[in-house]
Amino acid sequence: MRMITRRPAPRPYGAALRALSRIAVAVLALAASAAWAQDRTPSPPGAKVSIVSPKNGAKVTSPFTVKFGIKGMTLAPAGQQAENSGHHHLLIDTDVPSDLNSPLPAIPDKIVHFGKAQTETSLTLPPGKHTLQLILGDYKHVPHNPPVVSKKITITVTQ
Ligand SMILES: [Cu+2]
Repeated sequence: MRMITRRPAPRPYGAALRALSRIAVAVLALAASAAWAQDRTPSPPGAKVSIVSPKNGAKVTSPFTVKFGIKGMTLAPAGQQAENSGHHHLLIDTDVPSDLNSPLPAIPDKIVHFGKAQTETSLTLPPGKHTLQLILGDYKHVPHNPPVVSKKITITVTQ
């Protein structure tokens, strides 16, 4: 009598498991990024910040005053968590950072924090064209979700 030997069945699950684990990794990465985004402080609908002065296209001489406007939210110093609040950050000759999930960096003459809830500042810039833009950050300097960003204005410093 002959034993029928069976070849070990190929493991049909191997490939499927590998695919599943790849999917699981992708899902986990997505969940992590979603949780990260949800960590951002929400901004209420209609919240706005604006550069009240100088006006877009203005010619100014240094030093000049930049006045910040805010609507639909309130100002709070950095470190103080309060609903629908934040503090201004002035972007000088630079764009809104692409990474809005991290605290805004402090870069001298580029990204300036107003963590005492200031509503204006005095600027001295070299003669020529410059852009100014405001972005609100929460108590941890992280932009809100959705971000509260002003229009970018261009001014000319004549001297
Ligand atoms: Cu800040």
